[in-house]
Amino acid sequence: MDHEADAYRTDLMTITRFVLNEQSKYPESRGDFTILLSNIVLGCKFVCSAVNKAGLAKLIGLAGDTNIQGEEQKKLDVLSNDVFIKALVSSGRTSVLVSEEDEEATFVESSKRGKYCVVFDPLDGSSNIDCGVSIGTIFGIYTMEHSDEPTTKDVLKPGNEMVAAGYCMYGSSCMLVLSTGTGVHGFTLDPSLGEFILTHPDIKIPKKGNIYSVNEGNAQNWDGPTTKYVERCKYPKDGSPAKSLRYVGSMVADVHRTLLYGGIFLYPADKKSPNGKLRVLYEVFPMAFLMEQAGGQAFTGKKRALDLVPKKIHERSPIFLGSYDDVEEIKALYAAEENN
Ligand code: AFP
Repeated sequence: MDHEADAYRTDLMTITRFVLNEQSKYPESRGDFTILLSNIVLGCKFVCSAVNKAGLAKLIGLAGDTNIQGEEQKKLDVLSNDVFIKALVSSGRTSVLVSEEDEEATFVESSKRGKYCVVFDPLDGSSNIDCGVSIGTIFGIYTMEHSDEPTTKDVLKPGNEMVAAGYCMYGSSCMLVLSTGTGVHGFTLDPSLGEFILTHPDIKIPKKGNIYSVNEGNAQNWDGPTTKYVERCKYPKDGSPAKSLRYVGSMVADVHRTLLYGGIFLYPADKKSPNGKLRVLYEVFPMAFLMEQAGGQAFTGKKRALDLVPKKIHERSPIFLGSYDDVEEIKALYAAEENN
């Protein structure tokens, strides 16, 4: 009998146990982060279950539709947002929440406030909902360093000040990938237990990959360095094989594949969108944080992504992230253009 395999199967490292273990390294910790995270996990489980039965429950479609009982249907991303906002507020550990779904930040009422600020996209990749393709939730966490009234300044901080970031992918399995600043760890939801179990400890992105991921439909509007880079992916000059193109159009799915297999994900600026499409606080920063923690890089075309200082909560930025060597190559192309 394979005792080692058996021990693995019976000694389940749930995400809560994992975070509690991490917390025990900090004697001053009072468990606030564990409580916050368990509320995020609850939101992810709810969204996972809603996504899985979206067709059955008629959650697909536009908000404002009415179901057979004449009740108004909530679009899946509106529903997910409601669930996350309520879970985060009721945790009693948050003060400022920024969601992709809400134009304004949410300031938690004083009796329920805590020391964390959470920026999140409750359901990213919404154009993929109706056809059942992988979508996800992305989140980043900051701490408040004062006890004054919270403001948006508490989240308009560079990504390198985040204390944790992660995403949950609702795909062929439901996977939560988390970093609290000490590496990247992946947990897979065991639907029969209703628990996220550590399945991918200490994820490291390959130093170089053979996949590039970009919306090539925008190619006519790209700038010189991006055009040159993608050209090199297809027609390498050094005799190496051409890279494969993979693009889901859900950032979580595209970044997850990049993290596990290596390669590069690009959402560059273009003539139509000079700041790119993706949002700094809840798309670019969390994914850049995870990439760096896994040994990769994230670059905006001008600087390290995590060094950006956003001025608005829904600000956008171009982003190139992935394997260290692949990002190094695009950095060199932008540096060369700047020196011309
Ligand atoms: P939607 O939520 O509107 O589908 O946008 C998803 C997203 O923000 C991100 O998840 C993708 O990486 C990116 O947009 C895809 O954008 P394009 O459709 O322009 O390629």
